[in-house]
Amino acid sequence: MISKYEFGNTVITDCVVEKLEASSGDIKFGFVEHKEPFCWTYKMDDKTKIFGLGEAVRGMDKRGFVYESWCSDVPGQHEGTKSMYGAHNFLIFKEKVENFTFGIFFDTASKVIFDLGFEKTNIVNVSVADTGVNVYIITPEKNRGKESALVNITRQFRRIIGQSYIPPFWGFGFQQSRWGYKTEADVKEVLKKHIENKLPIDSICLDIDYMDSYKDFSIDENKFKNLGALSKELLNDGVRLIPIIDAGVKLEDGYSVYEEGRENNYFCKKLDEKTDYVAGVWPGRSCFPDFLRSDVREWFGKKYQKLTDNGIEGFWNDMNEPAMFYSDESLSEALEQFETFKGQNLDIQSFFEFTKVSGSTFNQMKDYKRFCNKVTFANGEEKYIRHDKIHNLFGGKMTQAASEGLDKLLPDHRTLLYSRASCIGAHRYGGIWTGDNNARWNHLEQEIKMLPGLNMCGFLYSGADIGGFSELAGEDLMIRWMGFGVFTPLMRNHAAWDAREKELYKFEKVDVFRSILQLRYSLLPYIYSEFVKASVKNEMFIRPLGFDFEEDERAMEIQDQLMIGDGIMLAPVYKQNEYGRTVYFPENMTKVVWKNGKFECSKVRKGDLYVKMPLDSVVFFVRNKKAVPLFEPCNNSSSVKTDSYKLAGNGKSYELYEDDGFTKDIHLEGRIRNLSRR
Ligand code: MIG
Repeated sequence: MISKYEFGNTVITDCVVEKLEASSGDIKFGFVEHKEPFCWTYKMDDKTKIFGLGEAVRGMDKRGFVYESWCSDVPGQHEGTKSMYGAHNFLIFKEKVENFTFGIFFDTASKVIFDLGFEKTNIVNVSVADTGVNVYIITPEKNRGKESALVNITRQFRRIIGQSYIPPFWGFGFQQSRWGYKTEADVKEVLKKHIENKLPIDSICLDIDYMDSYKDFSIDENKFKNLGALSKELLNDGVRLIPIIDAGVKLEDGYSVYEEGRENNYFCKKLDEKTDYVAGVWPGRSCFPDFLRSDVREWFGKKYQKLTDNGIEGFWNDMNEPAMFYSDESLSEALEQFETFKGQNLDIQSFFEFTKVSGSTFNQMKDYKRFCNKVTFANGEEKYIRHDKIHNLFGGKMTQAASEGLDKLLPDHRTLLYSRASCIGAHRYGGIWTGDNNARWNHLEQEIKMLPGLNMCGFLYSGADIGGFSELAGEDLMIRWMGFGVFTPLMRNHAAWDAREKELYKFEKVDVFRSILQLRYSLLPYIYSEFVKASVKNEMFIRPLGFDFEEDERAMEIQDQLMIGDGIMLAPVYKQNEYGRTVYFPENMTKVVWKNGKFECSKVRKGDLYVKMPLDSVVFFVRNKKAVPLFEPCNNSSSVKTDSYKLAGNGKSYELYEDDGFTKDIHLEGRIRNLSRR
């Protein structure tokens, strides 16, 4: 059951697609301390668990920390990071008594602060900074059969926010990326090495270096002489390019995208509502399309044609929090402040003040308060509003612009699209990657714990930069992370320009990486099938154990094992120099050990067991009475052959969803093939 409560005059967020009547009574759980600004409190039990919140650090159980929903550019995020790139305001409070378990969604465009039992162990406090909020309370349905309350609440939530984005089949293949492929030759080299080393691959990402002076929708023809020819050539080997597009448009006379934006008033304005707001990003001084407006989205979306005309069907959207290195204003303020230190004898205090100044222009709240966006309010009014009040919608609206544009440009094809910033609602238009992480073991752990929350919030197509974006990835970390990446819908090896070169063929144990990629391709039809089913049925592709084994208190507490699709349980190794780990089995299962491109199965019993997981193997488990099909490994998604398969697990059969990998007409009926044991 879903109840909706309205507080204040909200900006239309488009997060929820289902029309629901607002209730007039008091909110069902907790109580509203203030209406404007909105503040809700709830008293938890000692045992209450909290799931959700999408892209956020720490555990699958979010209890015990303060999170802030505020799309942020947070390279090297860690346990103390309050805000990530996305703002996803959905939570489930799991109570001992099922009747008290409920989901809650705060539908608002502005910042939200979630104190989830931090100040006081048992008290939850949620406050919304501005613009009003619609609150949805979701309780489990009575007639849901065997479905757990957690799955059921999530399903209802996902129904009202609309179906999750489904990429084309090739988007599930392996992606190789690096901020540092500067020329056509660099890209060809990656492909050549993959072929030479028999390392399967589906796509290569282009980072900002392919552009002319970091200008969106431009191509540096000195470095990429003929992008169309290149993409054609790669496609002969079944490989596709995925270029990046940034949110900021370079301010430069004569650059058509900038000039069109300026002439038509498409850019975000200063508070005078007239002058274009200018801030520094990659290309230097830039303007920002006001993605909250549908006419601007339509204009920007059409621009992708520059790249689709070159045979490109996949994109990543970056810097759309929006990230800003400085604004005209904050830069001149900082420079003025620097002046004041001239000739001074800097003691410790003034030296600290001095060091603060250089960072005082980067992604600053004071800058987000210096410009505005044009929005429509729930009461029909259209007007400019200060950016900080609607900040969390910006990145997601860029994804929408791209998605709607691509839809028109390529009417018969699904395209690949993922973004850095996001809000709920954007999950209908694209996926996300989780931004600039580091080559650290605890960032692998962080991803394991983050993915279930993202799935709850509809972002099924997601994944982290494998091996870490920054810093130096060791071979062992890379192997473990790739082994985990096999099970994430977005599987991409990406790195910063100054990170260790970590293309798989640059390591010593190329054979191990080959075997891991063979597993990915062997499982690709299963991953795709389970993903599409999850999207269509409003389910999660990746779940905490407690969602499947709700009665099992142990399972409910496990935060480093995952359910992947209908049949797989995973217990990844995420610590250095550990070659096995204790795994909790909520039921008897089948253990699958994948090594050298082949697998072996054995039985494991319910309970705790130490399982060996050598570096050269990927180990996963199949649930009791389930079967998971493994196909012949192949080199890319276009050469997957689904006629010969083996089933792992003791289940009798698997129902495989199949389509041509591109169709926009998604339905399960008539597309399920029964794979039985033979
Ligand atoms: O400020 O385009 O998260 O994946 O390689 C860095 C360069 C800008 C941030 C993205 C990262 C990308 C990088 N970008």
